[in-house]
Amino acid sequence: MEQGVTNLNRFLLEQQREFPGATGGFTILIESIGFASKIISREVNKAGIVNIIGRAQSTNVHGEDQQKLDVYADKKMIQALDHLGKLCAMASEENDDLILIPSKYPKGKYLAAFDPLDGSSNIDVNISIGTIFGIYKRKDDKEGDGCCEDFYQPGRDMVAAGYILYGSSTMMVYSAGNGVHGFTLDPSVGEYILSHPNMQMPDRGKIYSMNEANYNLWDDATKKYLSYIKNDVDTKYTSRYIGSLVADFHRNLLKGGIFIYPEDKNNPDGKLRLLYECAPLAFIAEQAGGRAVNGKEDILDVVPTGLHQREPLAIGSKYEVDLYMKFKRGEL
Ligand code: AHM
Ligand code: MG
Repeated sequence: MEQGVTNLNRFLLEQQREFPGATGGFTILIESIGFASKIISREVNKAGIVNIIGRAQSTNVHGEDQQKLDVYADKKMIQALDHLGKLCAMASEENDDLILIPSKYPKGKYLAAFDPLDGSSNIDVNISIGTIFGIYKRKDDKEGDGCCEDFYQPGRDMVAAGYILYGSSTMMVYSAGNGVHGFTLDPSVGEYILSHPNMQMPDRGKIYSMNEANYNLWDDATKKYLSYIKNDVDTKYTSRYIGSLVADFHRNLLKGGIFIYPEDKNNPDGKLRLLYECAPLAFIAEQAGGRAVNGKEDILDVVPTGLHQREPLAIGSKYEVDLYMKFKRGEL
């Protein structure tokens, strides 16, 4: 290892040493997600030249066509995590039901929720996509298999959350409640290298990210908010919308701004899923000094009642999200 270069493994071990009671269980979970993501990254990079893109013959719980890479990424995440003896259950966007740990493996106290490949409609046009994950700890002292109810805890109680962005480079960004740290994959050695320690989201930004094609379906508060920021003479806002949540969020994390996927007439609960899309990114946002809301309350205070529950999401710099809440509360 070059002097001065910190890889993910070293970073996790150093963090682990700061918690004298830590058993290393959590460290191995994050490392294993990192391992799965390297394999997914390799396949994503090959997607243009290997005949892997295209639709698999299956539909997920939301009635959406699954892309082959979705299925592949889902398998890799499960295979990387199921045998560690650290988890008691998993939940994935690509699986209708709870994923139990095979009986031949020991069970642990943690739960993992993930969207193995988010923004998958972008795969066949060579646009950035991502993996999102949240790690929870079961609330009771029971041993053995976990159940759906174990996941029904507020995001604020999450142990760790993060994402991997398959972009012009592959990056892993995670937080275990001790700041947000970003690692860039060095493909020449296959290692995640600490490139963005202690990431902070600017308090205010100039970017708004919304699918404006849905404008006519939004409520008045959201329409008024958009009109307000467009007419802000002090801040010249600019619009950026990739349609890939991880990529839109990551850009706003670095540059500041807001991403909103609100509820609308066709989707009264919004589009994005609470457990493995909204909550993990909300955890990262808050850890980086930003904020995430559903228009009524902070995302991290929402207690899920279903594995695949949808939630409206406004996430980003504190100033922009606070302002959006003022419109949603009818104060502006
Ligand atoms: P997916 O999980 O099926 O990939 O959908 C989630 C994606 C997000 O990445 C993105 O923010 C959103 O859907 C875009 O939706 P829309 O195309 O309606 O703007
Ligand atoms: Mg998704």
